[in-house]
This record gives sequence, C-alpha cells and structure tokens, in this order.
Amino acid sequence: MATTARSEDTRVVRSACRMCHGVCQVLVYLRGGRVLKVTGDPDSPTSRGYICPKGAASPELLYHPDRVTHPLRRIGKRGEGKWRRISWDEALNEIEEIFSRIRRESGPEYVAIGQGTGRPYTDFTLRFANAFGTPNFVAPAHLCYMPRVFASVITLGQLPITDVYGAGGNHPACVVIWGCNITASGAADGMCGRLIEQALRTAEKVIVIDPRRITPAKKATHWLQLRPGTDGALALAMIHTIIAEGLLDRDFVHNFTVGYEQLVEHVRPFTPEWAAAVTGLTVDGIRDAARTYASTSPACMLWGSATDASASNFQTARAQLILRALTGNIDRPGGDVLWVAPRGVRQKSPFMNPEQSGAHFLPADKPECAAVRKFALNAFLHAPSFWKSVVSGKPYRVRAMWLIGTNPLLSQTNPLLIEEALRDHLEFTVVSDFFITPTAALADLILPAATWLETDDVANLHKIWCVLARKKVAQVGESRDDHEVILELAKRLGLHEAFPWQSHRSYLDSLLYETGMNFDQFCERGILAGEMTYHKYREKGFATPSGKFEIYSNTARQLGLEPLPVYREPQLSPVSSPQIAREYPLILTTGARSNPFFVSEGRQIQSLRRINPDPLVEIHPATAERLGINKGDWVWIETPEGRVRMRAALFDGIAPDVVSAQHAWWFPEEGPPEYGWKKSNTNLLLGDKAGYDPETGAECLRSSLCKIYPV
Ligand SMILES: Nc1nc2c(c(=O)[nH]1)N[C@H]1C(S)=C(S)[C@@H](COP(=O)(O)OP(=O)(O)OC[C@H]3O[C@@H](n4cnc5c(=O)[nH]c(N)nc54)[C@H](O)[C@@H]3O)O[C@H]1N2
Ligand SMILES: Nc1nc2c(c(=O)[nH]1)N[C@H]1C(S)=C(S)[C@@H](COP(=O)(O)OP(=O)(O)OC[C@H]3O[C@@H](n4cnc5c(=O)[nH]c(N)nc54)[C@H](O)[C@@H]3O)O[C@H]1N2
Ligand code: SF4
Ligand SMILES: [Mo]
Repeated sequence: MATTARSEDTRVVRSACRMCHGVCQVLVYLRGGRVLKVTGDPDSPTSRGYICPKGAASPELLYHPDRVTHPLRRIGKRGEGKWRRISWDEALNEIEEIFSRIRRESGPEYVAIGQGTGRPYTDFTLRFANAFGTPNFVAPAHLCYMPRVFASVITLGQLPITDVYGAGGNHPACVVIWGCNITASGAADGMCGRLIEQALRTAEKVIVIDPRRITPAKKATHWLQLRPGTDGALALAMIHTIIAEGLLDRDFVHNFTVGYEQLVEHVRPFTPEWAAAVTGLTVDGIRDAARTYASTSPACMLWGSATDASASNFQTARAQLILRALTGNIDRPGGDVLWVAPRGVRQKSPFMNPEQSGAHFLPADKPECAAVRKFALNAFLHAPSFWKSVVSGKPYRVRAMWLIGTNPLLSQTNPLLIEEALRDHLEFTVVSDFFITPTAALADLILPAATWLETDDVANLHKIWCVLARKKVAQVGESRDDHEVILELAKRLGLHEAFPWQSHRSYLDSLLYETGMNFDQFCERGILAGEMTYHKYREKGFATPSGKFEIYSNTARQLGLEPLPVYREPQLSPVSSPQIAREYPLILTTGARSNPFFVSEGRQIQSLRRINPDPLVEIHPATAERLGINKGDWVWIETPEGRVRMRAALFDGIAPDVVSAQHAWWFPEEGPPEYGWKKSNTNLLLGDKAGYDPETGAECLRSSLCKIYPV
C-alpha cells in the first residue's frame, strides 16, 4: 500500500530512499505538503526497517537554505561567485543554442557529458551522449563496480549477488567480507548493511579481508589484515590452496567450467608462501582462511570498491569469481547467486540492459573520434586522460561539457588540472547539482536538481532482482528531475528516436508496460521482485560462449587481456618503488566510506556533519607516537603529488605502516570561491605517479605512499 492515513493531517507514503546508491524502502511522513520525517520501513525485504543518518536527514537536504532552487547564470568572471537567477526556459535555450552550434561548427564530439557514481538518471545520461553523437562520456565506473561487472559478464554471463535473503531456504554458513564495509557505511551496490549484519549473526564462519579492523572483523573467524592493493595475490594463493588440498566441488568444476586444467598449471607458483611475502599475511593465515571458505557451505562473498580502485581490478575480480566456482557456491542457496529480474519490467540500468545505453544511436564513425584512447575494459572515457586533453588541446579540445551529478574537483585524481580545464579551457560548462559545489562554482550555468523526495521513479540501479517505487512527495523552488531536463533537451536537439517519450512519467509507464501496471499502480505495490530459482546453469548453462563458467577466458584473450588471473603490484609501493618509499614510508589508502557522507555530499547538512565534523586520517598509535602526533592533531599528509591537512584519529586496528584517509572533503561553510576544497581533499595526493590498471584505467586510490607530520 503506497499511502496510509495516520492521523487527521499526517500522511505516510511508502517510498525508496536515494541518499546513497539506494536500497532502503522508507516511510515518508507528510503534513500539509511538508515532509516531516523519513523512517525505515519494517516490511521491506531489501532493508528490513533500516535507515541510516543520511536517509533520516533527507528532509534536511530537501529544505536546506543553501540549495540551488532555480537556474543560475554566471555574471562576472568564472569562479568569481556572481550569479543571476534565470528561468528554466532561458537556461534550456542557452544550452540548446550552444550545443547545436558546436555540433554544427565542430561536430558533436566537441560536447562532453560527465556523471559521477550511479544515480537515478544513469539510464538517460549515456543514452543522451550517444544520441547526441558524442563518444566523450566521462564517469568513474572503471574504478567502481564496472570491473566486477565486466569480470562477471565475461566469466559467467552475469554479476553474482550475495544470497542473504533466504529465498532458497538456506542462509550463508560462511560469509566473506572482502574490501567492503557496508555494515558501517549503510549500503553499496544495491545491498543493505542490515542484511549483512543478520547474515553475520547466523553464519558459522566469517572471513574479513581488510587492512582495517572493521566491526565484522572483531568477531570474525579469520581477519586477514593484508597490505592494501595486494588482494589479487591473496586470491591466487587461496585458489592454489584449494586446488592443492583437493577442497574443490568436483561436480561443479568438472561439469560446468572450462579451463580448470590450465588454472592448475597457472597457479602452481602462487603458493601461500609467495602470497605471504606479498601481502604481509602469514602462510597459515592464508591457508586456514582458504580451508574455512572451501569447507563451510554455503558460502557467500561480499566484494566492494577496494579492489576496483586498484592496479589489478578486473584480474582480482576474476580470481574472486573463480574462488566461488571452485567451491561450488555459484547460484546455490546461501551462496553467490544469479538473481532473476522481476518479470515484465524493462531493465533500465545500462549495466543490465546494454540497449538502454543507446550505443546503437552513436554514428559509426564517432567512437574513433573520442578525445582519448579507451581502455579495453572501460566503456567510458578515462577521466584523467580526458581532463589532460582539455588542457593540452590534444588530440583536440572539447568545447562544452555538461556535468550531471558529479563533483570531480573532490572525487577525481589530479584535481588541479581539472580546475584549470574548467576555469581556462572549456568554452561552456553546465553543472546540474543540489548545491554550488566547488565544481559548480566554476560553471557557466547551474541547473537545480530535484532530490529523491521530488521525483517519481522505478528505482532499480544495481538491484537486478527487484524494482522499488519512488513517489514524488515534495517540490522546492524550481528544482527539476534530471530525467525531465535531459528529456526536454533531447527533444529540443532533435533526438526523438532515442527519447520518444512525452514525459518522464510516460517513460516510467513504458518500463512497466508488460507488467500490466502503470506507475500509480506500481506505487501501490511498492516493490516488484523476481521469482528466485537456483542452479539455473544445470538446465540453461551460463551465458558465455562455451555455455560454461569460463575459468580460462577466451573472451579475455581475444581482447588482448590475460585469460587467467594475474596479480600486479601497485606502482607506488615499498616493493615496486623502494626509493620513493624511503621518503614516503607509509602506505596510504583513501576513501573507506564513512557513514554520514555519500562521497562529497552532506558536508553542509548539520545532523550529518555533527557525526563527523572534520576530515580524519587513521594512524596506528605507535606510529603516531613515533611521529609526535596526538589524537585529534591536525597533520599534513604528503605524497609525491601534494599535501593536505587532516585530523589524526588513532586506531590500533590498522597496521603501523598503513594510514587510511577519508576522501572528498570540502567545507561549504567557507564559501566561494573555493569552499575550502584544497585543504583536505585526498585526491590532491593522487595523480599519475600511482599508476593505472592497464585494462580498465582505474586509479589506484587504495594504495599509494605518503609521509605524515604534525601541522
Ligand atoms: N580518493 C578517492 N577518490 C574517490 C574514491 C575513493 O575511494 N577515494 N571513490 C571513487 C568512487 S568509488 C566514486 S563512485 C566516485 C564518486 O564520485 P562522484 O559521483 O562524482 O561523487 P561526488 O564528488 O560526491 O559528486 C556527486 C555530486 O552530485 C550531486 N548529486 C547527488 N545526487 C544528485 C542528483 O540526483 N542529481 C544531480 N544532478 N546531482 C546530484 C551531489 O550533490 C554531488 O555534488 O568517487 C571516486 N573518488
Ligand atoms: N555512507 C556511504 N555509503 C556509500 C558511499 C559513501 O560515500 N558513503 N559511497 C558509495 C560508493 S560510490 C561506493 S563505490 C561504495 C563503496 O563501498 P565499499 O565497497 O563497501 O567500499 P569502502 O567502504 O570504500 O571500502 C571498504 C573497505 O575496504 C578497505 N580497504 C581499503 N583498502 C583496501 C585494500 O587494498 N584491500 C582490501 N581488501 N580492503 C581495503 C577499507 O578499510 C574499507 O573498510 O559505497 C557506496 N556507499
Ligand atoms: S543506506 Fe542508503 S538507501 Fe539506506 S537509508 Fe541510508 S542513504 Fe538511504
Ligand atoms: Mo563508487
């Protein structure tokens, strides 16, 4: 039921939160058209009543006094902080006029589109770029999620998902938490931390692989505190152990995989002894964890962005998939399963439904025109190379850019170069956001985006097994759903074939068409889930060329990639760059999520900022003492690329030679022009020297070298 009357004038609407990637179903309390509060929905199968502080702070975001609530046109110089309020019509006229002129004069590739992590309108951004005719689409997916999606699609046809829901009657007996911390952050990639907490309570064995003693590590059977960036070596040694000790699911390996024989040869050198030297773990620690994982079934493995933002992301993901296959945990109840999508709902995530990307609208000669060479496994443009092309003008300089929901000065590496690109080189920049962020401060036009409370949606970004109803319940100022803005511009620019819908609402109805429901009826239901079945490969095989789980991947080989998983040492590490390590002796990992903030968001929301008022870097107490640093001191973190200030948080759950810094910090309260973005932004510490994954182009955000000293 979508709406229930609670008292005379308070209404409760069931909806789906979107303060992070979104997975929690929530209850929105309204009085007289005003949102009073948002709480968890105890009846939700995806979140079981959970709500985190971000979700609860949704009304604070909605009514925040600093929100941009109408389109703004720059007056004065770029970044000077002078704006004029304009109408939507003026704003759209200007974008239409400039994009059309550039398309005519230079070609559509001279307009670039940028977006951040997956957001509700991800189904329209790439489609818009392709339909407009530009291959210049920039997004962070190559260091977040896409490596796991590509590895899964190539290896077994579909991304497996941790089966903590119990649809098959079994809960995981063993839970592996590998570089993922959603019991602390709330949620990621469509999985709610509350479900993992429940799985941890009922599991017999828990294995945590994390350089920090995260909460689940405290009670874990095994906590593998590895050196950041070395996950690939650990995975290979676990494969080695499982094979050497005959701990396989022989039936699955024999009947449903290809390439096992080659794997046996391939992993022979990757002994636990070899991996212990690489990862800093003990030989027994590695062997025992592999034994536990292989002998406790069913076992599920939660993975995350820690391995994505590394020098061997695709390779490590392949090794993790192979571990799941060797132990027979693929598509087994309580293992890692291939979820069944809800019947009749058109998938709108371009990850799940490639048609949605609109790639077929991009004229055949245009992919070649991309401003920078694409990596084999990055469907988009490599962001660091793209910004370089804007600054250098080589091979050509994009003239205009629309940044929709991304704050690259905070979230991307080499941000000083991005600042230069935005300030001095792009002719025209549009930013769609809720606030004037440091990035928006350098724009020519700012478009006020609607928050989730102000939008209707069939929400399904990462959750391929269900879709959730999101119902518009509020409207502040002239903010508009990004979907509607893109649709309107697409019409004005003549992109009718790709965007045939009259309105966003008719698009939503079209997604639901085959369910026999329209959007309003769907809202009454709240959720549509797939009917889960298991062991589907026994009848249908896997969606790969061989129909089997491809341990040895011919597809990878044909793409010029390693067909069996390999480990690559991070470029900045005590092992690969000992001379740099002499000056920068500590290993730096950045961006472990903190609960109150979603990447660079939330710093101006008081209830959230109170939880985490200052940027923090975690240091082992012994290291801090040696360096003369006390708890709460401001310290400099310095790398070969730059230095920033943060407050020291002493934590004995991190190795003495490792530090972990929060990312994406800025200080909205400091106001224009910079809003303090150069003070504590870890991405000022990261640039070319940390290297890139050769297959995806991923930046090594989780393994660099630094030194620390008191301010
Ligand atoms: N050092 C370091 N850097 C990292 C990471 C790390 O771990 N370490 N993580 C990386 C990862 S995994 C990712 S995915 C990227 C994320 O990078 P981004 O997605 O670029 O994240 P943000 O910098 O927070 O920028 C998002 C902006 O979008 C706005 N926004 C939010 N919702 C909407 C909406 O619905 N519409 C519009 N128009 N705007 C909206 C927010 O207000 C915010 O200003 O960062 C990466 N950067
Ligand atoms: N509250 C909140 N939730 C979020 C986000 C947010 O900013 N805030 N961001 C969203 C986004 S864009 C993403 S991609 C996801 C990310 O969410 P997750 O995939 O859960 O990743 P993180 O929390 O970034 O990091 C998980 C763990 O990796 C560990 N770690 C660091 N380096 C390494 C390493 O080299 N190896 C291993 N094994 N572990 C390492 C960290 O200590 C941390 O505990 O979260 C999403 N959800
Ligand atoms: S975890 Fe994400 S979806 Fe759930 S309440 Fe928090 S912000 Fe909302
Ligand atoms: Mo991400």
